[in-house]
Amino acid sequence: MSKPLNIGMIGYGFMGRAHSNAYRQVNKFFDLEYQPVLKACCARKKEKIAQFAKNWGYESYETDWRELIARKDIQVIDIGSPNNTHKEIVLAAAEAGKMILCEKPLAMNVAEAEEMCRAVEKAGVPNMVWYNYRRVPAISLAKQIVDEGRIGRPFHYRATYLQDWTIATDVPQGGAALWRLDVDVAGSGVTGDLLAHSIDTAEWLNGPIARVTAATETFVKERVHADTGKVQPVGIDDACMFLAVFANGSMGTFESTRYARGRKNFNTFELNGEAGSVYFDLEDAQYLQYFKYADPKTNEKIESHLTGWQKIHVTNGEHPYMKHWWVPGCTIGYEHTFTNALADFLQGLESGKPAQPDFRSGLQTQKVCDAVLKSAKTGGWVEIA
Ligand code: SOE
Repeated sequence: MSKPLNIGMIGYGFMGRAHSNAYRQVNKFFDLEYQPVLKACCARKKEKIAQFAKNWGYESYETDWRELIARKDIQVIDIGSPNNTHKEIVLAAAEAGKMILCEKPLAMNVAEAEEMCRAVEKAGVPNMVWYNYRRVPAISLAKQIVDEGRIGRPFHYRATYLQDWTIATDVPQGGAALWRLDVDVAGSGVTGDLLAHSIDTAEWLNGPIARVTAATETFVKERVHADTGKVQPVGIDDACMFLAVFANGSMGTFESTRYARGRKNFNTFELNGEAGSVYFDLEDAQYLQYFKYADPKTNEKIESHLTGWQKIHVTNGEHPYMKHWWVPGCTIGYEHTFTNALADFLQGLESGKPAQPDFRSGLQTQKVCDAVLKSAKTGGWVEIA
């Protein structure tokens, strides 16, 4: 039985496009009760949003998100607008009883994220944060390998998230494309934008982070602001490195920057345990590397001359999500991670077992981000509640 689910999409940028594509694709590849309907999209600029609506096939558009939320024919509010808009929209949407999907990071800081969590939980509305990388099949396979006990006792977690698009000093801050450089809109720099992904993945795979100590740097101290045309101080962190201790006793290192010349979206992690290791690199996203030292069930060791890293091409029907796509050997890409995430959300509605990461999980990531920024400012270790 098909159940239409009317979507109200806020924002028409990178994420507005990624989410809209997922709504259009999901029922073509996944057998689901719920069928998203592109009811309305919303942004302040009328010409832009009208064009976006036409391009993606939205039935209508609004230029004020409050109007969108007030509409009786909208069931889901999807927030793809900049970070400083998330809280207000979530509070209003929860009050109106809408389901809410929100781009990452959930909020500007922990205080906001806590308020947002309380609002959705009080209203009892389904919610999810779009941490899409969990739905890269190779990353989901890493999770499966960990859950199957194949890593054994974990010792080390090592994450990097490197880009290079803000090195030029004449890149302005602020405005439609570059709000990620404006601290008043983004909340932070690479910590909230990139490390939030790494933290979400790390905690998913290796459990909660207990404490951190961090250092940040802002290499370009002033930039022209796109809104004012004036040179203004830069308030974001251009680079951030932190050490972590996980609740399970393992140690972590995290590094992120937008100044790693040549690195475009270099999102990697490695987890080393007593029985095995996994390694992933988003720039080689079809593969998960796995080192098997011992069999988790029998504890039998692999004969030493046969040990070595396996590079698993994650495209078989048995691999996470892949049976919904093509035949073995045929790969999927970045946009499919959003479709996979949406399928999980819709399946969660069907089964009553909410998809993760929900807002509470997004709050946990926010707590680590805030602790990292606090440590970078004050020095020393910061405990995460
Ligand atoms: C930043 O450049 C960015 O677009 C992030 O905002 C996304 O979350 C990340 O997935 C790709 O890089």
